[in-house]
Order: sequence, then structure tokens, then C-alpha cells
Amino acid sequence: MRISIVNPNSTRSMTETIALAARQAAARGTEILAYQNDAGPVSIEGHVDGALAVPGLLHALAIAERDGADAHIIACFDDTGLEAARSVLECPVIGIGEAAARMATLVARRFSVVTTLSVSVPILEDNLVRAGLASLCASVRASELPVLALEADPGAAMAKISEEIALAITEDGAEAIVLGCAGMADFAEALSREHGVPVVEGVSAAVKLMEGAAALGLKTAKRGGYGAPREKHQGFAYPEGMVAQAREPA
Ligand code: 5HY
Repeated sequence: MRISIVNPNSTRSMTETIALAARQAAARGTEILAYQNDAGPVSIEGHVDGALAVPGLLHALAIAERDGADAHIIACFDDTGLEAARSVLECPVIGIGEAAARMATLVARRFSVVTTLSVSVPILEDNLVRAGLASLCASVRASELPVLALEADPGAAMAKISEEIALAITEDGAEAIVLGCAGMADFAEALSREHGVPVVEGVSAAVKLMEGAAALGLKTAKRGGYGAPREKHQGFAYPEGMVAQAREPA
């Protein structure tokens, strides 16, 4: 099977980290098609960045569906453009935020999210309400790390995230932790060992959930909530050069 993973931001190093994490999680026989939204902001931190990323994201997902993907992953913890993507695509779509939260509920009664900046917190809280998971979330905490700081100094970033995890456990009653950024994909195992609780990151969770949906042959329901938009986008052409592909390493 083929699963697409799209980074809605335009930072290539993040796309490569995401693609590697997805390929490490993928089962034998699952091909990961990785794409980047070259028309997106370098990172998504809040509503404006998220809105600006959606046109290029949808274009990349349309390319992925044309390339034969059986399911799609939006590799931004804000689940940027998820509802629109489900409305225009046939194959199942998930964002890494929803994927990580759903996976955490399989192993804990209450989880906390530790994300980057405070500006992202209300977006993630709203997403949990939409997904019906807010009642199982103890808290959404910000480490106050900009997205790109995660790769600029991973050691310092992990230390700050670890501080918030400790507070989520001791003060908020978290029994599991969800890492709230695609750029944290490499941190889960070490943080789980350090704190002795399940730590879920969204890229690997999304790959496993979409493998399941694709294996069941599921397609997104087109009656009601995710129905296709009426045809009124005639002539709307996306500018060239909006999407790049992160191919398998040589
Ligand atoms: C992400 N931003 O996963 C989100 C996380 C955040 O560019 N990739 C981004 O901080 O909202």
C-alpha cells in the first residue's frame, strides 16, 4: 500500500525528519510518499501560518492522491486543513495531532499534550473538542520553543519539553504524553524512558492508523460533513512550484 505524508510547512529538514520517522514506522509493504508544501510558511505557529499553508497543502494532497496514495497524513500537529482535505479527497486523511491523541487514549485514561508555543495551544484545544477527545485530555502545555528551535538545538529543546512533561504528570494528572509537533518525532522514546509513561508522537501514530484504514479499504464518507465542494473552482490553477517531493534516500 501507499501512504502519503505532507509537511504543510516549507522547511526541507523538517520534511526529511518527518519522512524518515514515517518510513521507520511503516510496515513492510507500505510505501511512504513524502511531500512538502513549498508555498507554505517555514513553520506553522498559530492561525495565520496555518491558514496560509492550506492552499499548497491541498495541492500536495491532490498530487498524492493522483500518485496512488491509499491514505494521507497531514504532518502538522495543528491538523492544518484537515476538514478541507477530507472534503476534497477520496482516501482517508488524518493529521498527526488527532492520530497521536487517539493513540494515547488506547493506553491511558488521561493524557497531556506538550507543544511548542502558547499561540498553538487554543488551536490544539479546539481540535481535541472537534475530535471528541477533549474530555480525556488533562492539559495542553507549551514548552515556549519555536518550531525550528527543535532542530536547531535538540538537546536543549528536549530538556525544556521534559520539564513540561514532569509538570503535566505531577500537576495535571497526565498518565501519558502526546508530543505536540512534527519536529518532536525523534524525542518520544527517550522521553518515555525518562518519565516512565507512554509518550506518543504523531507521525508514527498516524502511519499505523492509516495503514489500518487503508487495509480495511475505507474511503471518506461523502454524504454530509465531508461532502465534496460544489463545482465552482473552474479555472482555479495552483501556481507552479508549490509542491516538492522528499524522495526515498538514495
Ligand atoms: C507542526 N507547526 O507540527 C506544528 C506544531 C506547532 O510547523 N509543524 C509546524 O507548533 O503548532
